[in-house]
Amino acid sequence: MEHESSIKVHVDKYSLRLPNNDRDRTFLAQQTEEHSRSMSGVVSVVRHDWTREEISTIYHLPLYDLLYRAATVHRMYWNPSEVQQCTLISIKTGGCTEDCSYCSQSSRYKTHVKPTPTLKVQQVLEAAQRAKDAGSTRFCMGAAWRELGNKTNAFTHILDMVRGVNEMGLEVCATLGMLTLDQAKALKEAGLTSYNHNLDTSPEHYPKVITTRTFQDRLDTLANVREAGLSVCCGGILGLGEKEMDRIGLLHVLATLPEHPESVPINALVSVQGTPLGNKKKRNSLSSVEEANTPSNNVTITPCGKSLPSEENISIHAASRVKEEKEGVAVEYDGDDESIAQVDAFDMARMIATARILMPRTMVRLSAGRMSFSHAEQFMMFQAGANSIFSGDTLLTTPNPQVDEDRILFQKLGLVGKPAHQGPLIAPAEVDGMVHITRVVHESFTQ
Ligand code: SAM
Ligand code: DTB
Ligand code: SF4
Repeated sequence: MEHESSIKVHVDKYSLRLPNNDRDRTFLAQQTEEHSRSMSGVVSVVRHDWTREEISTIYHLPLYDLLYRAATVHRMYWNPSEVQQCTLISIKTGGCTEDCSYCSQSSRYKTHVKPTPTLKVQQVLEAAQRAKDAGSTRFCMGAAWRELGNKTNAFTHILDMVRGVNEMGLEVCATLGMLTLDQAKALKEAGLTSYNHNLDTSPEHYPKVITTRTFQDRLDTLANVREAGLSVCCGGILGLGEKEMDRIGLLHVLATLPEHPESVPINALVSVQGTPLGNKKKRNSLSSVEEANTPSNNVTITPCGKSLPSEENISIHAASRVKEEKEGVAVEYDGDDESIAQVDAFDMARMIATARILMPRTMVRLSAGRMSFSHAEQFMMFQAGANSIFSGDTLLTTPNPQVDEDRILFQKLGLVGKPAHQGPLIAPAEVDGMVHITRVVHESFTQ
């Protein structure tokens, strides 16, 4: 028989944490028979059977309802003041054979990126130490490869990098393209915490963005990563010309995996000149375009996406918006295929909030694209349930806010860094409202 007793758990605020791996968390939740958590009228259950319709309903809630629900779920599983800082390093840049239409590193496009040889182990370890000194607790190494394949020599060095970074007490993440099961096991053995492999968008939209590999190829690597016992980092990008249903479709795939990814990065496209997506004209955000172009609304929408002189080849869309407003450029949106919808802070907040509600024990990472968002906009994304950012003045090949600017942001918002290897809270108690954990009580207990 299902649940009957509602147990009020009141422990030291934020002291007890679940394991940092979803399989272990689920096991523990089953042992302790946790069924649901509730707080301030919001109930949260870790589920893997979400339907697209349910997800669409959540995604389309009025924004204040969506944010209230997401922020409350966030508080039930995480300390909302903790935001993890992660640092990226590109250990092998450019010259990639794939045709991902957003990527600066594909050899098929002429971009600002110059292919460079793989970094030395020592260079990477020094960068990891600097990242740790600056407050990062996770270090992610990226390589511009379709797959690790038979790059035996490079793999040996990567395993050394993983060992070294792990010894510093940092969480270690890598993103090296497709992996076999044996490669995933070797990375796990060396001390890798997590493997990043993004699905980017819905299965339907995927072939419009990348043709050199399939959505299923991505799922196969994710299965290898999981089987090797690594934690999974998998998310997507907004701004690939997708519709809202594609955003919902991506979340549906993630939230119905047998184990939720422990980490879901939500990126806003960093528009890079020379790439197919970077070359497209930008128009107003998807949601506002859909709204604005209803028959009752006669709205003029401005195109964005020009490169800025100060950023050379990177078009930073918030800045270009300002520039266009100043220049008074305005055209009517005609719904053509030559332009793609700009991502705004509301799109990001909706995506983050929906991910937070669907996958409450997951780290939701506000990832690429922060150069486009003001402090107030990023605050809304933390409210929506994001609990990680990339820290450091470059992502892989594009700019990111300066560390000092993020320090100011953290001070303004009262945020603190999140320690490494800490999972979600077992049972937080709020100052002004406790989390109720409803447990499943078996038939035998009630007789
Ligand atoms: N080559 C590996 C792969 O594709 O899995 C690892 C590196 S790749 C650059 C890592 C991820 O960064 C991609 O999967 C994509 O989601 C994200 N990314 C790449 N370029 C981006 C851009 N211009 N804007 C936003 N996200 C981007
Ligand atoms: C992820 O989802 N975003 C990061 C990380 N995982 C590897 C990469 C963002 C790359 C942004 C474009 C660039 O700097 O080249
Ligand atoms: Fe290559 Fe990864 Fe860029 Fe695609 S996203 S072109 S696989 S580096």
